[in-house]
Amino acid sequence: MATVWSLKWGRCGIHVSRPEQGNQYEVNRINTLKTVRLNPTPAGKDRTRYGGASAAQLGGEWADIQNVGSQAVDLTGVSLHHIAYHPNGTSHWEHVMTFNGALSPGKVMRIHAGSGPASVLRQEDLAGADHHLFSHGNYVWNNDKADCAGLFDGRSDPFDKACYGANPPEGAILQRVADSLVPAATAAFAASRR
Ligand SMILES: [Ca+2]
Repeated sequence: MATVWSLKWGRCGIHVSRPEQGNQYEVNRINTLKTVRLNPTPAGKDRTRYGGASAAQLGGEWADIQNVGSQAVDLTGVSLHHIAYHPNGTSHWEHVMTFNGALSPGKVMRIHAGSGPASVLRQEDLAGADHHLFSHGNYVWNNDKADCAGLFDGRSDPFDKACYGANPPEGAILQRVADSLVPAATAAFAASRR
C-alpha cells in the first residue's frame, strides 16, 4: 500500500492529512531496501563468445538485496535495474527483474542470472542469502564497464543506487560502502577509517 500524503486547500490554507497508521508493511522503501552485495564477474569464464554457460555458471553472477529495516517491506512494484550501454557510449537503466511479496526484516534475497534452479547453484552462491530468485536471462552485470544496481518503485529515479567501476576483480564479491560496491578488502579498509 502506497503512503500518500494528501494536500488539500481549505479555508485556512493547506490541510495535511496523515496516512492511516498501522500498515502491515513498511511502505517507505528508501533506506530500507538496499543492494548490499554483488558478484558481477564470478570466477571462471562468465561470458563465452558462443554462449553455452551452464545454469550453475549463470547463477554464480548475482546481486543481494537486503531489508535493512526493522519491519517487513512490501515488494509490490519494486524492480531491479542495471546500466546498459549503447554503441555510441550513452547508457540507460535496463530492467532486470520486478518483485512481489514481502521481505522480512534483515532478510536477503539473491537475484541470480539465468533460470536456476537453486539446486544447481554452487555452495558459495547459496551461502549468505535467505531467498534465491532468478532473472531468467543471460548474464546481467557488466565486466568491462562500470555498472550500477538501481532499485525503483515506479518513479523515474531509483530509491537505492549502488555502483562499481569497470573491470572489478574476477571472483570478488563486491560489498556496499556508502553508494559504492567495492571489493571486500577495500570495504574493510573503508570501515577501519570510520
Ligand atoms: Ca558479468
